Amino acid sequence: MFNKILIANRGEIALRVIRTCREMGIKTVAVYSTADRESLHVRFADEAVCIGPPQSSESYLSIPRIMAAVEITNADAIHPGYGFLAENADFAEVCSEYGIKFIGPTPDQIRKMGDKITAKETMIKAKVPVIPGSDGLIRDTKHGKKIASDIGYPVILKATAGGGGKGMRAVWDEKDFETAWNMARQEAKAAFGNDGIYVEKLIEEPRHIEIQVAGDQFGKVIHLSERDCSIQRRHQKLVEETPSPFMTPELRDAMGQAAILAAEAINYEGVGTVEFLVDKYRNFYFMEMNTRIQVEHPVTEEVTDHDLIKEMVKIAAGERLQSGNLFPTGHAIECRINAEDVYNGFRPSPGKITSFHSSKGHGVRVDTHVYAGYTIPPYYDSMIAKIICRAPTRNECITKMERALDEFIIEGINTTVPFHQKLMKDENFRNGDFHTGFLNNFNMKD
Ligand code: MV4
Repeated sequence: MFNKILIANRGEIALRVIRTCREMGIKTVAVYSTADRESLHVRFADEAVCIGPPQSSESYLSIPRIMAAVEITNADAIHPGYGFLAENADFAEVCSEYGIKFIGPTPDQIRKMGDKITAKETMIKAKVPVIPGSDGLIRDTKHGKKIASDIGYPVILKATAGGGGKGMRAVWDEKDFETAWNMARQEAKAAFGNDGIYVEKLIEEPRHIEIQVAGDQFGKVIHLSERDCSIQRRHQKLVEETPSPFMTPELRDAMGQAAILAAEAINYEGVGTVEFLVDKYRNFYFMEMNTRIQVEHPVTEEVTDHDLIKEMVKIAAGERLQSGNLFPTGHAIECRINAEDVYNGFRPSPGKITSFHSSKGHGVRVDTHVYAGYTIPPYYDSMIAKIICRAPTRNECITKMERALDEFIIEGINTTVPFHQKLMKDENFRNGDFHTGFLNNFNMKD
């Protein structure tokens, strides 16, 4: 087992990793920028190394600076958290060159899943359902129209260099194809410097349902059931829950097996997430595979009673997975608390927290790095806390979340708490009747 783990991250996820390392008797090293001198992960770690100025490129994204901190402290493993270098194959490679264990998948596995086309080809070979579409880029209008009519309208044009929802354009009828394709190419050229466009069947009103997986170094892969992440604003997740209100036992088994096939296809090591689009007929299609721990991992931890950070560390240390597939007991919901002004376009609202009272009580978990007197720096993403509630049923979980949100007091900045309070009262949300477009007509003004 490792003697000392350096956490190459900040904020709540750095604290999350430090907590599990302490429980495992592993020493911890925090790295921080000058903007994070007063951040909690610095105080909770056994050692802390300042690696640079506030801008990420000179600190949390700087491989040389992070490796210098490894050398100074003699750490024998690195946990990358999420974001920053968590899915950077070059970083994983540098770690192995230094003889330091990167707590995550191999560089090759990161690369394979990082490239959309390679990932899709890998899934087709593994017989994981993928969205029907062109295998490769559209060559010209005639080629594109042929594919679109084979697939059947409506279709969606996607920029191969795009991602996170950028560079997508729906086409409802053949007469609109040529114009749409030319517009999509121009936009892709302008936005990504690459006008490669491919076409897929448009999945209407899809749900975003992802499956947590874990694979050890001996080829064993398990799934830990799903998370429904359909409540998103501009491709930013705001609420995640498990079980999905749309799930059935048959669908869970089918998606779980598909996710295991996806991980086995690349002999996956570590914890990962296979994302699917699910249509209203409960057909599911591979979207992408994330080779990192995700922000929303706590909802899975709460219903399976498994510490996913501990699993990552044990797998990296060469231990065998002990359990079979894991299924939810009860219900868990996570609300992301961001420093954003939900009455003004969710714009960032950094600044000093003048008072802070965290929700507590039975079935309430709050993962946060902030405290009264802490100043939220403007340099990093706006998430400051996650409220996770767990209860026997979804209705009880929603009621508990409403109580936890009312109890969550934070002053000096604006946050997304009012948004979540309104969402928990929304009839469609309470009925589980939502898909990824739900927030398109949900506004804070009325
Ligand atoms: C789609 C789709 C419908 N049909 N592909 C958005 C970003 C990227 N993850 C893929 N996305 C979508 N791809 C087809 N063929 C709808 C979306 C989509 C979406 C997907 C997941 C979560 C939120 C979303 C919000 C808008 C659109």
